[in-house]
Amino acid sequence: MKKDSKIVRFCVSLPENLLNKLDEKTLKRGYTSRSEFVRDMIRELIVEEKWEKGEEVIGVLVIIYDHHKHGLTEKMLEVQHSEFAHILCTTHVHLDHDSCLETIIIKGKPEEIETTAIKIGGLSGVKFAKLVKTAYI
Ligand code: NI
Repeated sequence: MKKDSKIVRFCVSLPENLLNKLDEKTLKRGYTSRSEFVRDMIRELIVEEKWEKGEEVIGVLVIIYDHHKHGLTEKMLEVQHSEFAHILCTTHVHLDHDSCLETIIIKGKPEEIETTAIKIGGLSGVKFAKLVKTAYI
């Protein structure tokens, strides 16, 4: 939300059972108010729409891979250098003797980010890969 956006109140009509569901979800997800929960749901829809429309977005790829797999690190770096999506940052954690966890933050068009994620996730030795989709909102 931009700093200069003023808060506007509006009235919403809902069937009672739907309002009960809203309150349940609001509590369950740790929100202190319905308003904050509804604001976040709208932001989530905006992010989804940006991905669908092909606008510039951000993806966070989480991977876990076999540290001992020969040549895997080189292949992962090759993908990151050769794709059109822009790699903003990577974080590496040595999970245990055999496994490494990395987060790769990627900026670009949805298709470019997904291609990069698929290429990395599909490499032999990558045991887990999940792309979290987000965007500027
Ligand atoms: Ni490591």
